[in-house]
Formats: sequence, structure tokens, C-alpha cells
Amino acid sequence: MSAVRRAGRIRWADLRPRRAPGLPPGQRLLGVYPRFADNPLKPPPVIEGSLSLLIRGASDVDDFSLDVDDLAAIGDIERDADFHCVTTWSVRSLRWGGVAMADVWRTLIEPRIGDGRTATFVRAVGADRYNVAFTLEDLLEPEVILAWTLNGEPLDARHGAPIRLVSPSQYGYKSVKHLSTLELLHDQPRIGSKEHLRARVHLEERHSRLPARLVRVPYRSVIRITALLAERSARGTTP
Ligand SMILES: Nc1nc2c(c(=O)[nH]1)N[C@H]1C(S)=C(S)[C@@H](COP(=O)(O)O)O[C@H]1N2
Ligand SMILES: [Mo]
Repeated sequence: MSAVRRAGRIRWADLRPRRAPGLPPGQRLLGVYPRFADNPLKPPPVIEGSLSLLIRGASDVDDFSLDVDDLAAIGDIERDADFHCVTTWSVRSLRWGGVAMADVWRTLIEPRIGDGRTATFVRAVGADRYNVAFTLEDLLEPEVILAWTLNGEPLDARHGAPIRLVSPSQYGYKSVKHLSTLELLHDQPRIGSKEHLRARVHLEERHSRLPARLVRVPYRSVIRITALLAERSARGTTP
């Protein structure tokens, strides 16, 4: 059965993560896919008009934007992936539809930024100003996609409409919802206090300084309340 439900349908009883075979280290399985957020009290941002992704380049490149037609022209794909939040909940087999980030880079971004100063880091920013850093290499891994559908339906506001980044091999906090800007950088950016630059799930890179095993327990204790609050604050903003 699909883990994806509409807003308002997720209850406390649905949010008990359980042990399950085959999960990455320290992860537990949820049977539903809840909304989750940095600040769960904040409703998802309202995005006016159609999708447009701003590419902010280095000093020698003008900013430019990509719209949905530019992206869709690459040819859309669908990919199944599990999703792993750093707070230890996972959901299995989400079907994301959109375009591969690497294809966007090679066809729409790289040709416009010239070859003299190739970026080595990228900051991805959401319309709610949430932002995270990537090495360019991680961002261009073949499984990273810019998604606008989830399980065959248009992405809703809870899960990142109109477009989100999905990087399944990294903790969920890298999968920026409501993606608005990709900022190309030549130097390693400052990363958030809890963020790990790489955040690779199979290596359990949860936190930049604290050992992963140490943060599992406090993280696990906030899952249910965070998900419930995040779901509640999104009510009324989604169909
Ligand atoms: N714009 C934005 N993207 C975000 C977040 C956020 O607060 N704002 N939270 C991150 C975290 S911690 C997780 S686990 C996932 C949750 O995605 P979901 O709401 O689709 O479950 O989104 C990530 N992307
Ligand atoms: Mo998360």
C-alpha cells in the first residue's frame, strides 16, 4: 500500500517507526509519509505563478532562470526511491517524477556558465529560505532529481510544490522542498550547525560534529511531534 496520504489523514498512531530488515544503520520504518520540516509550525510557502528556478552563478556569470518548459524539454523520468530522514524515520518506495539533476546541469546550466570557472559546491535554497550545501559531485549523482510529481500526482505543498530536489542517498534534509534557487559556489560554503556536507545515509553521516549514534536517540524522540505539527500547520494550504 502506498505510504502517501493526503493532508489531515496522518494521525499519532500512524507515526510509530518500527524496526525492519534492510534499512540503513539506525533507521526505522514508517508506514506513512508525513510532512516534515525544519520549523514544523511554519506552513508551506505559497508560490504564486508558475515554476521558475533561479540559477545564481559566480561573479563572472549573470543569473538566469529556468522555467518548467525548459526542464520538461529534457524529458521527464520516474524513479523509485526510499526516503531517510536524519531523525531516523524512513519510508519505502516513493515514486518521484521529474528530471535528473545531472541532465539539467549538463544541458541547461553548464553550457551557460562557461568553462573557466566551474563551480565545485552548490547551495540549494527553498522558497521558505531553507537552504543546504552540496558538493557538485553529490548533486550530480545520477539518482538526484528535480521532482514535480509524487506517486503519479502533482507534488502537493506538504511535500514541496511546485518542485523539489530529491537526493535519496543523502539524509532527507538535503532534499530541499519548494526549490527556488541553485547558487553555484567555488569555495566550500558554511554549512548549518546540524548539517553534514555529505550526509550520506549508508555511512550514517547525520551530523557535522556529533557521532551519529549519539544523535539517534534525541532525534528519534521528536519524530512524532514534529510530523504532527508539520501536518497540522499545512492544513488548509493544500487541496
Ligand atoms: N524547503 C524546505 N525543504 C526541506 C525542509 C524544510 O523545512 N524546508 N525540511 C527537510 C527535512 S529535515 C526533511 S526530513 C524533508 C521532509 O520532506 P517531506 O515533508 O516531504 O516529508 O524535507 C527537507 N526539505
Ligand atoms: Mo529530516
